[in-house]
Amino acid sequence: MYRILDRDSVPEYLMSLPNVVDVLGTTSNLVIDEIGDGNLNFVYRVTNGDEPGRSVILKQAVPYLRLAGEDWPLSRDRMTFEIRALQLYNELVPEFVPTIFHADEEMSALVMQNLSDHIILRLGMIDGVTYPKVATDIGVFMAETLFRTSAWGMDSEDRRQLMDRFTLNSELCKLTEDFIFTFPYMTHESNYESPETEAWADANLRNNAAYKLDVLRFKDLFVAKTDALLHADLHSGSLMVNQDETFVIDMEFAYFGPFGFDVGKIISNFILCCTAHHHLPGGAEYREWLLDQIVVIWDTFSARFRELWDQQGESAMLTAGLLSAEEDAQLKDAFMAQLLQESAGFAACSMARRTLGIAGVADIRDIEDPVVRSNLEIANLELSMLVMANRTNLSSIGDLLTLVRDFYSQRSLDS
Ligand code: ADP
Ligand code: SR1
Ligand code: MG
Repeated sequence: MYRILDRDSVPEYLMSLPNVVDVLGTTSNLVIDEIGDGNLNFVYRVTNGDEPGRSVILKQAVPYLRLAGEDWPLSRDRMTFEIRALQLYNELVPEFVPTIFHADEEMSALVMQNLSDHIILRLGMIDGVTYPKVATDIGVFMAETLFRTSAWGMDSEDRRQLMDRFTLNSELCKLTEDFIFTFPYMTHESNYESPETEAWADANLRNNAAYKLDVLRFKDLFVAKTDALLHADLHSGSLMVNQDETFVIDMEFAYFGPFGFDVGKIISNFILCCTAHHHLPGGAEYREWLLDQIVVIWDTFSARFRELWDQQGESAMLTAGLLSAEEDAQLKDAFMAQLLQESAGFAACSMARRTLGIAGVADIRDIEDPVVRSNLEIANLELSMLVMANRTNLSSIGDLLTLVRDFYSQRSLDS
């Protein structure tokens, strides 16, 4: 039966799970640290005090939104979808996700590998650390998971059965519909309170009909397009990294949606961090590293996606003998070009929501000086509008980077 775990009840719960005991050992000396810094759930690191090399992570969903508190109910079903997605990712890309030791839908709990040698990418990037493999790893992760759950990479019936396992992640989809595609673009009580940024947004963004209609187009894609199983919350806080490895965590938003949502979200997080490093100490050199990673992410993603496509036999979408080699190449070129533009549009939405909405990013929100912070927030809103307005002119990732670089060079942001 479900009960909310706390530091006192975690030991008994974990010691009742044979697979977890195999990892932790049998001990009455468990050290329990609540390390959750996310918006939704509780996360404990549990270590055998006698053998500190033995540890696990326990994540539990509670029936409310942690960010807002108990007054904001949210069903625990999200953990079921996180478990399902992590199980699937362990089949598709085991090198990029934590190993599962125990998955408990009734307790809405997951016990998994402790990534003790890794840190959250967002925190590393705020500190100006470079990670040589992260961009290629992200590109490969997205290509493998997106292609191999798409109609290009799966048989029709198998895919519909897989879709069925994620269709009802409706509450978290609704959170995204509200907090990424709706509330930031209007006056709403949930929005972040930053008077200067709000005033700028009211005067320039919330009365820009073309921009708001574009955002609505992307909301429509999010709601209606079912390209593949998405992670659906793929930002730099959902990646744990070190110099050699990249792990993807926190897939509770997983659902079948448009490819470009995952791609655009992660791209936007590198841009947001780049804006922040006009104030943070990384300077021009680190900003260049961040922008270069966007190119590597896209190039790796698109190359691997096409490679998987080239190697794919029959699938829901592919039938031998239907297309000539030339038609096949034309289809793939047009498809990738469209996907780039779609990713740019989703990146634009993500930049605005992280600036105006309830769930900001520490890169900017943790800047103490309100004048500096607001200046950077407004820059991110300008970038969001610029990228959105120009997305259909982008024919390469280089075009997107030129847009962003030109913006930074014309706008004096250093402080
Ligand atoms: P939420 O769903 O509430 O956003 P997350 O899954 O993002 O929670 O986890 C919150 C934090 O817990 C992460 O930012 C990270 O610091 C830590 N964490 C989560 N999973 C692991 C793991 N497998 N190994 C180590 N730390 C983890
Ligand atoms: C209330 S929305 C909370 C946000 O946190 C998660 O990380 C998702 O990005 C979600 O939109
Ligand atoms: Mg989460």
